[in-house]
Amino acid sequence: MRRRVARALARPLVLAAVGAAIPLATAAPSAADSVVIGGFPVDVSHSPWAVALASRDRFGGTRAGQFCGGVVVGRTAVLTAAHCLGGDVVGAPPTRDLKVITGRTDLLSRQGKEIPVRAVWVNPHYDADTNAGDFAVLTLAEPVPQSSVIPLAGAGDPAYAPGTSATVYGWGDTAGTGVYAHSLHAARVHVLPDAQCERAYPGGSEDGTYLPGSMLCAGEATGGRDACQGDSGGPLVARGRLIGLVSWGNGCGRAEGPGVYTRVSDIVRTLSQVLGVKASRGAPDEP
Ligand code: 4AZ
Repeated sequence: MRRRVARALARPLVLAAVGAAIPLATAAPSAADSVVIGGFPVDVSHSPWAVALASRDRFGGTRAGQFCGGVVVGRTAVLTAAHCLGGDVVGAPPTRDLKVITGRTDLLSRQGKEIPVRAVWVNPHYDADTNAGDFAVLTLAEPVPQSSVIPLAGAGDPAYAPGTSATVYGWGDTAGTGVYAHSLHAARVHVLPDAQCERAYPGGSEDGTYLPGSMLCAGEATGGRDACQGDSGGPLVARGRLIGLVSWGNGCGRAEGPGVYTRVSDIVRTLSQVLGVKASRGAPDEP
C-alpha cells in the first residue's frame, strides 16, 4: 500500500478505474470551479504548453480520462512526472490509450486535440523513496506548434531565487478533498528557501526527502495556494520559463507542507540527451 502523498494522486483515480465506488468529478461538480486551493480558472490559450495526460481506458471518460499534467518542451516532447507513469497508474507496459490533450481548457469540451503518445521514457534514476528524479518524457505522435513550447530555466537562472513569484497550472484537486477540476486552474505561489522544505521533509520522513539539488520548494509561507493531487507533472513557471514540475508534498495548501517540484535546471542535460536519442535514432523506447 502506498503511503506517500505523491502517489496518492493515482490512488483514487486508479481505484475508480478498476470499479471502486469513488465518484470523482461527480462528487461536487459545481464546486470544481469555485473552490480552489488558492487558484483561479485560466484559459489554455494563455498557457498553451500546459497539457493534460489522459487515458479513458484507465480512468474513465468523465473528465476525458485526465490523471496528471504535463508541459510541452519541444514540438513532439512533453515533460511530466515519473510517478505519473508508474505501472500502478498507467499499467505495465503503459496503456496504448495514453493521450496528451492540448488546447483544451475544459476537459468536458472537445476543444483542442488529443494526441496519442508514441513513446514513453521514464527517468531510470527516479527514486520512489525520496521522490528524487521525478520526471519522464513523452514523445507525441504528431507535432504541436512551436508557439506551444515553453523555454526551460537553466542553472543560475534568476527565476529560481527564493521570493520569485511563480505560477502552477493543472486540472487537479481544487479543494484537497478529491474535487477534481474540469477546467484548467492556476495558482500564484513563491519560490521558497530550500531550508523551508528541508525542515518540512528531512531525511527519512515518510512523504519523501527534500533534496535541494534536484527539487524545488514552492508555495506560500502561510499555506493556501498550492498544487494538489492530479496536478502532478504539470508546470511551475516563473519569468516566462519552466522552473519546476509538480511532484509531491504533504497534503495540499498546508503551511507546514510546502509543495515540492522537480527542479528543471537539474534535468536539462538528461532531457537534451533523451531528445538527442530521439533525433538520431527515431525515438526513445516504445511503450
Ligand atoms: C500528488 O499527490 C501531489 N501539495 C502533488 C502535489 C502536492 C501534493 C500531492 C503538493 O500528486
